[in-house]
Amino acid sequence: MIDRRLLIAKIGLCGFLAANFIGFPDRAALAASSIVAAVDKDNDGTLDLAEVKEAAGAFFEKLNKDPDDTLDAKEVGARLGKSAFKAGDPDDDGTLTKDEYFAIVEKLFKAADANKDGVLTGKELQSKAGRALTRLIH
Ligand SMILES: [Ca+2]
Ligand SMILES: [Ca+2]
Ligand SMILES: [Ca+2]
Repeated sequence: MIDRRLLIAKIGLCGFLAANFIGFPDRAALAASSIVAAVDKDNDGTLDLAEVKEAAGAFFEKLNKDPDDTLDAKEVGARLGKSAFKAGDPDDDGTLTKDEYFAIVEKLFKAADANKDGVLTGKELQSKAGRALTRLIH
């Protein structure tokens, strides 16, 4: 008689090994595709600016822990480097309004859109700008 649990464990292990063997997409590719899946509301496999901004807006609210409607450096944390925060804060008041946040997001979106077709693929999200963008939307 076969121990079912053992069998299931074996199948699981085989699947795991096979996945590694076939050479699954690397971590960055997996992370990028999971972000695309989460943000891609119209399910066309790419992210347009409206989708990215919607995700960024929701993420802004999530990061904003206190009752004001801005993000300070503490709330943003490591998601934005010091100089990127400063560059994104043109009125230099030390906080980011949602508009300032959106402006940073839009700039990164454009920088990540390598082929300038107005949408981001999982691959474009893996670029430097793409990775910086994902930190602000997810
Ligand atoms: Ca889409
Ligand atoms: Ca500001
Ligand atoms: Ca593109």
